[in-house]
Amino acid sequence: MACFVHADLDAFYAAVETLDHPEYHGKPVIVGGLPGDRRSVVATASYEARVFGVHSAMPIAEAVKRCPQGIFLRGNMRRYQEKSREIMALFMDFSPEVQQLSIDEAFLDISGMEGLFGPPEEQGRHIKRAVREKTGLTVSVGIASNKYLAKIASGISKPDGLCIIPPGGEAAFMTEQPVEKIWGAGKKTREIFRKHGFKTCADIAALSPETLTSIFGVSFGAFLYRAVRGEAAESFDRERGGHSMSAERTFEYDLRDRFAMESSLLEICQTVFWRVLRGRLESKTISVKIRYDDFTTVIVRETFPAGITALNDFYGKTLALFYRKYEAGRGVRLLGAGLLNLEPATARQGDLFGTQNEKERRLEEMIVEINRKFPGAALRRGAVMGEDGGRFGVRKE
Ligand code: DCP
Ligand code: MG
Repeated sequence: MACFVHADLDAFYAAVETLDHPEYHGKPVIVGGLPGDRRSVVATASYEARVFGVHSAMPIAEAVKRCPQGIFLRGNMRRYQEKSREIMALFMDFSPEVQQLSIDEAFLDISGMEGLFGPPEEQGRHIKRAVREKTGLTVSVGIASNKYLAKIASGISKPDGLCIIPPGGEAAFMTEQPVEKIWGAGKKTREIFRKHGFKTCADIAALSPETLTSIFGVSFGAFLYRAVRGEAAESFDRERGGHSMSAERTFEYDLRDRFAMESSLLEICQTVFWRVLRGRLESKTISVKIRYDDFTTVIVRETFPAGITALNDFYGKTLALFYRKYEAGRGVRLLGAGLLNLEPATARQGDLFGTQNEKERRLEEMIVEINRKFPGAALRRGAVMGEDGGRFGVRKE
């Protein structure tokens, strides 16, 4: 019988800060920036701060308004990464297969481990105790017969939660959840839920596959069909926060040079775009992330009227978004870019309507296809940085 644990640390960055500064205990701790950091956003807030309505991704200025007495911190990624490594190493004591999802969460495959560690509930308690005793932090644990449901379960009774879904109880558990619990449904999808008056997963489970497809499209409709029944649906949503693909790079030295930043963004865009092409997907929304040398992080995103169907277009828009936010002269520690709200790619139009972007997209599809068939070919599009902000040529490396 398959059995998966999803473990997610509670208010991770804030919890590490409280561990290192016991005087913060029981206080509203907000990590992401200091009051007055105009462009910073909240990375996370302690549960004490969440009571005031402070949450991740909220501008720091708004957090100051809601919780003026909060302890505001810029954060220390090195320290969080150190704790993250400790935690992941600990997880490996409980499962031969640990899949890290983000800095503070992982799936542990515990199928067939009952003989070693006892029934799932006992294993969950073991994991929670070990994390508390060895790292001083609390973790919420969800256990279910598939990863998707285990992920939902870990969020049910946060903080310090433990939620086990017995085999056979998947659909009963999931259908009583509000639609907000569907992992992989972003802002836009929630808007559609609201429009149709779908409040619980049961409301969606009542729809036929045809109705789901007509409302949400083939791919997302099929995903929802499984998700609301508590069936394995994670393959749809490999990335954090919805149906998106992104990549980021942390640099050994803080970047200050324009060219270095632009080349890095190009490389990131290529990585993301080829994954999107391979998945036959398409998006209108770009997100760009900049983390400065003091760990403050800004994220900028924009939705464009038309789908981004060419790497050149993706890169050009990413650069423009980057320069809109980048504060010249500051050292950059990390850069990231992504395409959000991915949808299945629309059918290609014929040459009659073949715009430059369409041609480029076909060329890129060809490159992806060649690379798939001949992994050694390592065909890449090279950047020719020019006055127009970077055009592309194809080069073989
Ligand atoms: N994080 C971030 N920006 C976000 C979301 C999260 O920088 N928009 C960082 C800070 C978090 C860490 O990632 O501490 C883990 O993210 P989680 O979503 O697991 O959030 P928390 O662990 O903080 O809270 P909880 O899991 O208890 O909801
Ligand atoms: Mg967490």
